[in-house]
Amino acid sequence: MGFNSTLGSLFSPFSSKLLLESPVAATPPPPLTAFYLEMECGNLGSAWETIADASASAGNYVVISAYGRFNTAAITADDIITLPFLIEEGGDYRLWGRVDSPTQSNDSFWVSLNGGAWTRWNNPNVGVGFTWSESPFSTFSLAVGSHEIRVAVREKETRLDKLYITKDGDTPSEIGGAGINC
Ligand SMILES: [Ca+2]
Ligand SMILES: [Ca+2]
Repeated sequence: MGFNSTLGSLFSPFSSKLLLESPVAATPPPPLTAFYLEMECGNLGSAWETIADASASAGNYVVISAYGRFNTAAITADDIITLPFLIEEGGDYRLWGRVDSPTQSNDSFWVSLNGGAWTRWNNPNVGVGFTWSESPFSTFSLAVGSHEIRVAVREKETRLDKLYITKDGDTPSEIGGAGINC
């Protein structure tokens, strides 16, 4: 093996390919710190209906069409939507919901974080279609790993489209991005 064969291997197509691709593969994606969850892609209790609607994110919202859950003692497994999610970067998060409340008699639901107490969530925007409303939890701490939000209806015909979980301090608007749970 002499000078010519060594030169040949340095400039072969195989060597050039390795040199170009190696640095690119070394950069990991940044951790996800803000994301959407579609309500209709959660684990729906049997009382919930999924309704197709062009004004809803991913084309669907969920709703319960009967009263009966005004207090937390009345909530059954059939009334609960479970939404599991992963946190990649720990810190202080906020939770928003995209909700359509036709009247003040159809503007509330229950929410629970990681098995905590059921907390009433009133949507302040009534009769205007789907709008964003912040959860009653305000800011809360989440560690890296698995978490779970549960939602239950309180007043019938309160239409739930999606959730937004963020540590970026931003306020969601319009229809928002696609849910990562579908
Ligand atoms: Ca109400
Ligand atoms: Ca939706």
